[in-house]
Amino acid sequence: MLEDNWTGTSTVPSRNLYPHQWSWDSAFIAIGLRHVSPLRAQTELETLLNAQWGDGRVPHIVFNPSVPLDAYFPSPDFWRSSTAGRAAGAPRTVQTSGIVQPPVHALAAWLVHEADPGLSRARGFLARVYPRLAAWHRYLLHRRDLGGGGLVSVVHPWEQGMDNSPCWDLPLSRVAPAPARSFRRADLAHGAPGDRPTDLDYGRYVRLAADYRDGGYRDRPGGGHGAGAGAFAVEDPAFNALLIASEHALARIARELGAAGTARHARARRLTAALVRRLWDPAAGMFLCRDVRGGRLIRERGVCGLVPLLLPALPREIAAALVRTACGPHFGLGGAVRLVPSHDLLSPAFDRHRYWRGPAWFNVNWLLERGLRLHGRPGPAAALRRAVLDTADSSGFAEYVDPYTGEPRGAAGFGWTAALALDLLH
Ligand code: 9WN
Repeated sequence: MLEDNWTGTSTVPSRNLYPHQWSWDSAFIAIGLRHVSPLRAQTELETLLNAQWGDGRVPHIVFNPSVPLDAYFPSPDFWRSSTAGRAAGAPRTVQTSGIVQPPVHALAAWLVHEADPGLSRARGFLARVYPRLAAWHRYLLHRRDLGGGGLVSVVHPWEQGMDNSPCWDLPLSRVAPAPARSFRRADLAHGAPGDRPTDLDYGRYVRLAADYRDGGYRDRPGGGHGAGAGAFAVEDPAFNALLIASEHALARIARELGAAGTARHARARRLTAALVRRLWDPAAGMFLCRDVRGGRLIRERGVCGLVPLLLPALPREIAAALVRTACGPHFGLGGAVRLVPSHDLLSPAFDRHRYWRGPAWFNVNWLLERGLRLHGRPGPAAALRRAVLDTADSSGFAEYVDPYTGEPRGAAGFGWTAALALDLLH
C-alpha cells in the first residue's frame, strides 16, 4: 500500500481522496516506513519540511503540481499561498495550504533516526531537520497562544485533524457558512456522503479558511478570551499533547547533536502542567477542549481528550483516570467496541459512520496503545495492538472503521493505517 501511495518524494494518504502530501499523515507514515526503508522515511519528512514557511509554520498540505486542480478541494488556487502568504514567508517554489496540522514531526524524526542511526548520521538527517523542527515549535508556542495560557490554539477544524468532531459544533456555530454554490466539494466523488462531513460543515470550513487567507494568514496572539483571534480558536488536548511529546523528542534530538536537551524537557513538563491546568476535567475523567472565544470548556467528550495518555510527565492519578475513562462506557475499550471510537459512544452527537463523529481511526488507536504501554498497562495495550492489526487487515487498511464491527468506511488503502500497522508488527 505504501509503495502504491509513494510519489517519489513523499506518500499520499490516498490516491483518490487525498492525492497530495498531508502534514500529520506524513509523520505517521514515516514512523511505519522506517522499518522497511529508513531512507524513504527520512525523505518523507524532509520533503514536508522543505515546504515550511518563513514564520516557521509547516503547512497542512503540500500540493503536487502534476495533480489536476479539481482532484481535491480546496486546491492551490483557493489557498494562494505564494501570494496571500507572502508576508508570512510562504515558499515561492511550491504551493501549500496556509493552515497547520498536529506537530507529530519531531517525534517521527526521532523514531526514524533510531531505526537506522548510522544512515541518519551519515546523511546528517537530524542536523538538517532540527532547526526546522525547532522553528515549527517556536511558531506554535509564540504565534498561536491565542488564549494566553501557554497552550496552542487551532484556528480551523482541519488544523486539529479530527475535522467534524462534535467538539467543534459549538465554536463552529458562530461561523457564517460560505454559500454552497461558491465552492465544489471533490471529496464526494470518492466518499459516501454519510461517511463525510456535511455541506453545512464545509461551508463553515471554507469561510474560516478564506477569512484567514484574506488576512494574509496573520496570527494575532493577544491573550484573554480570544482577543484578536478569528471566529474559531480552540485549545485541543490532542494537538497540545502531540506538541509536548514532540518537544520531548526534540530534547533527545538536541542531545544526539551534542547540545543539552534539559531546557526542552523542562518546557515539555511546563506544557504538561498547563495542559492539566487548562483542559483537565476531573468530573469527566478526561481532558476537554477549550473554546477560547467563549472562554470555557466544551462539554463534548472527544477521543482527543484521551490522547494525553501519551505523555510521560502526566501525574499518575490522571493517567489512571484516563485509562478508566477509555475502558468505561463512553469509549468501551476492552468491552463494547473493537477499537476506541473517535467520539463518546453515549453522546447524542455520536454517529458510528460519519468520519470523526464516532468511527475508529488507526492513528488515534496507535497513540493510545503507546500511552497504555508507557503508563504500565501491558495487558490492555497488547489487546489493543492485536485489535488494530486484525482490523487494519480485515478492513483493507481502511481510513476509518465502524468502532463496533470494524466494517471499513472512507477510503481503502489508507497511508497511515498501513504504516502504523507495520510499526506495530515490529
Ligand atoms: C482535510 C488526510 C487528511 C487527514 C485528516 C482527515 C482528512 C482532510 C479532508 O484527511 O482531512 O485536511 O479533506 O477531509 O480528517 O485528519 O490528515 O488524510
